[in-house]
Amino acid sequence: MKTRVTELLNIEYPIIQGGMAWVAEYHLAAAVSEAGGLGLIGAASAPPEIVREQIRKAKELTKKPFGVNVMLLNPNADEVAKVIVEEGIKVVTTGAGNPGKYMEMWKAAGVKVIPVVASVALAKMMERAGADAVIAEGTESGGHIGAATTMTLVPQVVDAVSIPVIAAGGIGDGRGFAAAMMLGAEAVQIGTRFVVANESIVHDNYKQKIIKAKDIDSEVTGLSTGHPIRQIRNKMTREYLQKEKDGAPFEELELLTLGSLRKAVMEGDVINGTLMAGQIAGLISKEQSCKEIIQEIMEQAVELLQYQQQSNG
Ligand code: TUI
Repeated sequence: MKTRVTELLNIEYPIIQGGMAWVAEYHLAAAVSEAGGLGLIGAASAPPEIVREQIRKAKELTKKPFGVNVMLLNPNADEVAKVIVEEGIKVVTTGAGNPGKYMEMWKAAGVKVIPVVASVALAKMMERAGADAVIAEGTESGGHIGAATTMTLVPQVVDAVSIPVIAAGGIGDGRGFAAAMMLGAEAVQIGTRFVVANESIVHDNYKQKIIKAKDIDSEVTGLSTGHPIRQIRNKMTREYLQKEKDGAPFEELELLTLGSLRKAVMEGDVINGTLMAGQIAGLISKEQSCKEIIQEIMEQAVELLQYQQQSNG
């Protein structure tokens, strides 16, 4: 399937992997790229030298293109932005902020820049600043989220910009992919389904929580602090939400989540850890390789999109 995004990124299928903190390390990124999508290393809060090492390790596993996601709340973001250029990375996605100040440096180095946006206003600003595409990410997503749903955000961003739009949030199979295309997207970004991939290093306890999750098992913490995070409900979210309701100070809430994503991903602490996942977790029922995931999504999507074309005569 060819779209402006597959052309821009030189990839076989219009599927890009979410730049998930702790989860999107080099094994997963290389596996998604090898399977014909665009893999990403999530720099999250990592120090720049770790990001450099991750990039080098991914290059040993794949010759296909892969990118890096820069989380803009990272205090090391300036250094990470430079490492990307030094290591010859050709695609960057950004999250949780406005990447405007890095745009000139990246563009000069021939890096394709694809910011994640949660509003039409930021999408337009990013197009003016020289972005090559935008990812319109709905509130169904896991992790740090905006307020608009994928269903409402994607077509409004598509109408507002001329650059290609990648849909994200709530997409986990070929039906979600096809629906995103109907909204005018030219690729999708998938996170939660890749968390349970064979090649994902996420602890099995965390994977099982996603596999067992039902439709309404996610919770949004941090609405009161301005950093809303979608994650699977557990003891930690219950405590956090109670503290938020009681008006606990910011520092006390921060303390509750300090290192909690690492605890979930690396140690499998599903009681006190942060189990970031999107609302589509309820649809995800098994662990598969990245190749199987991408093949299955594409086969289902192509069939649906062909049916739609036929019935349109
Ligand atoms: O960035 C994400 N998802 C993430 S980042 C993350 S790590 C983290 N951990 C603790 C606290 C905060 C982050 C986990 N998940 N998705 C992309 C995304 N970006 N979603 C929403 C946005 C966004 C929201 C507002 C982007 C820009 C924005 O406004 C920026 C501005 O300055 O106008």
